[in-house]
Amino acid sequence: TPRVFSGIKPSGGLTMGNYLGAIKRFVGMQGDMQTIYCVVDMHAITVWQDPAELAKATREVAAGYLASGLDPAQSILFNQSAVAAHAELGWIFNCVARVGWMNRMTQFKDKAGANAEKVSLGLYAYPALMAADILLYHATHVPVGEDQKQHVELTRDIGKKFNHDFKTDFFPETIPVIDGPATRVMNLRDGTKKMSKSGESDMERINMTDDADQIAKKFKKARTDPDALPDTMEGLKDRPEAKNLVEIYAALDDRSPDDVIAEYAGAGWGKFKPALADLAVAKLSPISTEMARLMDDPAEIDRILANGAVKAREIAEPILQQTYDIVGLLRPA
Ligand code: AQP
Repeated sequence: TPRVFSGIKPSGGLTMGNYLGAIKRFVGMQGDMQTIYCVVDMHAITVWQDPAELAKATREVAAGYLASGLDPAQSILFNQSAVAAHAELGWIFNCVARVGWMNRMTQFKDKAGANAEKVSLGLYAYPALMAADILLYHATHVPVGEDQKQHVELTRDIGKKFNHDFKTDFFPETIPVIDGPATRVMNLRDGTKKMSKSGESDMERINMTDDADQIAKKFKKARTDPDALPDTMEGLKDRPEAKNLVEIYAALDDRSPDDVIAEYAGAGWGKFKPALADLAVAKLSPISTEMARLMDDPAEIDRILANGAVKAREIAEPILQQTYDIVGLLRPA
C-alpha cells in the first residue's frame, strides 16, 4: 500500500487554511493508505518561538488532528522532535541538496524578504529537513496546500540525487497531492496573499479556535468588491477576494465552486456573507469544541503523541540504518 506523509508546523494556532488545505484532506486519505501525520515542531523553530507557546501550539495541532477525525488507531500521529531520525536524515540531505536549489525556493524568499542575512540557517535549510521527514518513511504521497508544492518537488530532486550519487534506487519518487477546492485559501483582507497562522492581523484569518461571533464578524468585515455574484466561476477571474469566499464556501460544504456560484448567482454580499458565516460555524464549531475539550487534558494528548512516536520509529529506524549503510557511516546496531 502507498504510504502518505504530511505535517503541520506549530508556529501559531491552526487556521481554516490549514484545515481546508491540509487536515480535512488528511482525514480523507485515512483508511485507504498507510497515513503518517506529524506535528513538525522542528520546522516551527526555524523562526523564534516562545517555548511555552511552542509546546501549547504543538498540542493544539495534535488536538486539531484528532478533533477533525484523525484516528490514532488508523494513522500514526506524533511530533517530529520525538523521532531523532528526522534530524539525522535531515543532516544527510543537507549534504545532498545544493545551495542553488535552496536559492530558488519562493517561500524562503517570501519569509526572508530583505532580511536574508539575518534569518536562521535552519529557515534556509528547511526544505532538506522536509525531504527527510517524507523520505524517512519512504512516503510516496504528500497531501499539501499549493504553497508547499515546490518543497515536495525538491524532495523528489533530493531523493533522486541521493539515488544517483550512491548508485541506488533506495528512495522512492514522491508526489505532491494537491486537490479539492481549497488548495490555497487566501487572506480575508487581501485576496492576493494566503491565509497564514503568522499573518499580521487576526482579522485576515479564521482560527480553528474562533467562536461563532468571531467567525461572523471576520466574514462580515472580509474585503470584497461592490458587485453581485456572477453566474459562473469564470466571472470571478479578476475578483480574488470574491473568488476566495466562494471557494471557502465550496470547500466547507464539500461541493464544487461551480455548484455554489450557480446557487448564489446574482446574490449580493449581504446575502452571501451571512450564509457563509453560518456554514463555517456549523462546520468548524464541532471541531473547535472538541479541540477545547482535548486541550483540557494535555497529558492525554502527550500520551497519544508518544504512542505515535513509537510506531513512527519502527518504520524510520531501519530506513535510517540502511541510509547510513549506503553512505558508509558506521553506526552501532
Ligand atoms: N492558506 C492556505 N490554504 C491552503 N492550505 C494551506 N496550508 C497552509 N496555509 C494554507 C497548508 O497547511 C499545511 C501546513 O502548513 P505549515 O504549517 O507547515 O506551513 P505554512 O504553509 O507556512 O502555513 P502557515 O499557516 O502559513 O504558517 P506560517 O504563517 O507559520 O508560515 C501545508 O500543507 C500547507 O500547504
